[in-house]
Order: sequence, then structure tokens, then C-alpha cells
Amino acid sequence: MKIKKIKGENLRDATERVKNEFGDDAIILSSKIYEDEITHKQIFELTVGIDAEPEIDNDDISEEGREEIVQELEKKLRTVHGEEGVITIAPSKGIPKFSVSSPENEKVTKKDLKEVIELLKIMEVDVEIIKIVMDHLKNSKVLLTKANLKKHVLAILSSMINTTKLNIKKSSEPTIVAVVGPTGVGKTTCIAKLAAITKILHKLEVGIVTIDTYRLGAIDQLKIFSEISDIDLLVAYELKDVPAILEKFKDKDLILIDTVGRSQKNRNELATIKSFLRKFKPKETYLALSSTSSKKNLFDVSERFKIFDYTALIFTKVDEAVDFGNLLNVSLNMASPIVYLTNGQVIPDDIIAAESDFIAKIIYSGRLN
Ligand SMILES: Nc1nc2c(ncn2[C@@H]2O[C@H](COP(=O)(O)OP(=O)(O)OP(=O)(O)O)[C@@H](O)[C@H]2O)c(=O)[nH]1
Ligand SMILES: [Mg+2]
Repeated sequence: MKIKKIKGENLRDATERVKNEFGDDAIILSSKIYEDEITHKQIFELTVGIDAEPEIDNDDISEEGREEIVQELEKKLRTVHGEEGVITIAPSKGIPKFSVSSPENEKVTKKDLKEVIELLKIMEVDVEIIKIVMDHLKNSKVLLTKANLKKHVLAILSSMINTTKLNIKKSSEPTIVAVVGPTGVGKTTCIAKLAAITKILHKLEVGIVTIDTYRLGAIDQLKIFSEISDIDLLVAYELKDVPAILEKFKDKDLILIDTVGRSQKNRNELATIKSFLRKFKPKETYLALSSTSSKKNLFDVSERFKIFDYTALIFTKVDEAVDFGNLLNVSLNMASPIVYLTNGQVIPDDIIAAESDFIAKIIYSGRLN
């Protein structure tokens, strides 16, 4: 795709110039209004992308052949999960299914592809990622019809979304999982949900450890939950408490470690949490991020929290988010899989095990259901 900047006296003028010069082929990527330094007149500038690809032509392939290739491609794109003999800590909810319902079997046009680009931009998907999606679409353009375009975009998005599961082997060693993250993102709530699911749904022994002795009321928050749900809770006030805690919880299947929320900018405070986690040696460390945060903030947090060597991401508060492109942006940027999404305050209901198809669907639709 070639990028060009077209200027005009006003928006209509600039748009007409784009049309005259490039016809329907141009995709408007962004617009800017500024004052000319010499004339002091307002200038409307449009940045446009010109697609040099030829028209999409899929006449050569029969209907049956096309369907077969589509299925084969989708099979390849889909991430395969699951391992025998392990218990996956996942909520009981089914993942909502989505349907593709365009009856037409016409070829896609450049306009259809432009609409996909616009939609992904609105959903805050990174421009670089959109380019990859479009490249994939172009590679399979002989297969594309109006009816299956959405299905293809979803399959491509899904193939780019890396997810993982919390698998527990019922063995002599407890599985230790820590959750770290900035303040107030929903770490403790998420831990309570995971603890309740592990106990109630999977009938496993679970213990919670909190190292949050800083925030007023933090211990009480978990104490109340622990009493209601009959789940053991221990507090690590100092590093030297850790061995005794591990000894007490040695028969648990899962130990969840709740950490104090800290700003990503405060290295000393993060280092203190790190020194606790070094002692606990968690098998998994999850970075909890709020889906409502800006891309800039999420990139900064996920970069600075790298000191914890986190193994997966939890996106909290998806129920409050207005779009979901950042789930893909951050996960791809940090090469880190997504393990859970949390979608509300209710314990233990509001948690969803991450599934690439589901995340692709919410990114594309901008809706949770
Ligand atoms: N809407 C919504 N609210 C949530 C979700 N998860 C947590 N919350 C709310 O967010 C607030 C903060 O949750 P906590 O679990 O205490 O957050 P935290 O990260 O442990 O906070 P600190 O320990 O203070 O850093 C509470 O009001 C929760 O009920 C979610 O998925 N959706
Ligand atoms: Mg907390």
C-alpha cells in the first residue's frame, strides 16, 4: 500500500481531490487540520493509502472447491488447545458462538475491504496489525466472497491471538500462581474468582496468600471472602514468612498469590514484590491489565512489569471497555498469551477463560455478546 498526503481548502475539497486523483481505490487513513505558516489559512490534509493490488477475481474456482479451501485454511489458522490428564481451571460458561449471516455469494470489492480496515481502526486495532490482516486477506482473495469475508477476518484475527490455560496436575507439588499489576485493575477480585472456581467447580484444594499488607482494608477484603467461601488465606508480612506459608499450604493443589497494586513507574515498590515472588517461585505469573486503559498506558505497564517475567495476561473489566483492539495489540507486542478475561464484579461468575475465537469476535464486533 502506498501512502499519500492530499491537501485541500476544506474537507470536501480535500476529499474531492482524493477522488479525482485515485478514484475509489484510496483508503482514508487519517485527517489533519492545521494552519499554513505563510498564508495562515486552514489546510485540510488527508493521509490516504492507495492499494496497488489488481481487482479481486475468483471466477476460476468452483463453489465446492472454494468451500473446501476455506475449511482447510480455517483449520490451519485455528489454535489448538488441550492436553490430556490435566485439569484446566476454567469457568463453566460456554463461549458464545457467532454466526456469519450474509446470504450473498458475490465477490468482495475494494469497498468491502476498506470497510474492514475502517472497522478494525475503530476497534483500535494497531495499523500494523491491520496491514497483516489485509495481507492475509489478499493472499486468500480468490476465496473471498461477501458471505465469507467476516469469517475470514475472524479466522485471521483468531490466528494472531495467542491464548493459554491454567492447567493443574494433581500431584504432590502445589501449582503456584501469582497475579501482579497496577493499582485497582481487579487483581484481588480475579484471584477470588479463580479460587472459588477451583474449589467449587473443580473440587481442588486451594489456598490464597496475600502480600498486600500495604493498602488499607486489603487483607479484610480477602478475609471476608475466605470466610464466606471457606478457602484458606495466609498473609505474608515479611520475606521470612514465606517458607512457613509454603509448608502450611504444601497439600494444596493451587496456591494463588495476591500482590499489592503498584504503579509501573515505581521501581522500588515493584522490586519489593519481586523479592517476595522470588521466594514463592510461582509456576505462572499473570499480569492483570484493565481493558479500559489506553494503548499507551497498557504498553508502558506491560513493558515495565516485564521484571516479573509474567507468563500470561489477564484483561480485566472487559464489561467496561468500549473496544477490544488492545487485547490483541498488547498480547502481540509483548508476545504474551492471554489467559483470562474478567467481565464484571460478581465472584465467581464474571470470568472467562481466554479463547482466541471469542477474543477475535469481540474485537471485530466491539461487543461482548
Ligand atoms: N466492572 C468490573 N469491575 C471489576 C472487575 N474486576 C474488578 N472490578 C472492580 O474493580 C475494583 C477494584 O478491584 P480489586 O480486585 O480490589 O483490584 P486490585 O487490582 O486488587 O486493587 P489493588 O489491590 O488496590 O491494586 C473493585 O470495585 C472491583 O469490584 C471487572 O471485571 N469488571
Ligand atoms: Mg488487591
